[in-house]
Amino acid sequence: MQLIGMLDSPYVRRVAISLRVLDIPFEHRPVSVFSTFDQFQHINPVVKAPTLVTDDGTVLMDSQLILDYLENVVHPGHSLMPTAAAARTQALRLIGLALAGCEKTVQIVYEHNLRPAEKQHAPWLERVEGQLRAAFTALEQEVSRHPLPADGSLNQAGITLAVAWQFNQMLLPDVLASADHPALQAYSDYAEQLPAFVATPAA
Ligand SMILES: N[C@@H](CCC(=O)N[C@@H](CS)C(=O)NCC(=O)O)C(=O)O
Repeated sequence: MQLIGMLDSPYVRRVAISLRVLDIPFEHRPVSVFSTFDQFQHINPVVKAPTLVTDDGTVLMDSQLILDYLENVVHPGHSLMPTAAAARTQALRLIGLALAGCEKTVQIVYEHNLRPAEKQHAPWLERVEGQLRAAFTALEQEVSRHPLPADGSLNQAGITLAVAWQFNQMLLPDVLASADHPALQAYSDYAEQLPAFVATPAA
């Protein structure tokens, strides 16, 4: 199976790290949705990263759906999600907040990088920045109230929030201060030195 997309995408990176933690062999093809758009289009005409090409040639997209496929079709019985109701609900909340943080970071970056300066719409950017702050503020509160284990283990909530925080800090270092998000920064520092993260560098 092939994972298509650059690791500077948090969505590609969360899937790649999950593949490693689940110990599923895969080929990574770092094709860009921007600099190699045509090449990407040949693989997936929708040009969405991540794309997963399964061993029978089916083209899947969207990180959450790809993770569903990996855990339920490729490797049934192995999941990075908790099964107990309360723990699973909490993991879903953390993942939702982290993915919202990724989406709002991407929207701000696209607005700055893809739209000509004279066409940028300040009220839209303010709205998105407010949503970005809300997502990471809530994530910080959740992680400081219910710390994730930092004992060498990783689950999907931990992978996704660590990837999301690193992505935000890499692309928008001046918007959210790490000093205001100590629990996220501490978990990110922990996760980034684990072998699955080290083997999957964002930059
Ligand atoms: N919800 C999707 C978001 C994926 C996404 O937006 N990926 C970006 C790269 S970070 C992309 O494909 N951008 C190209 C485009 O949307 O045209 C997921 O979880 O995979």
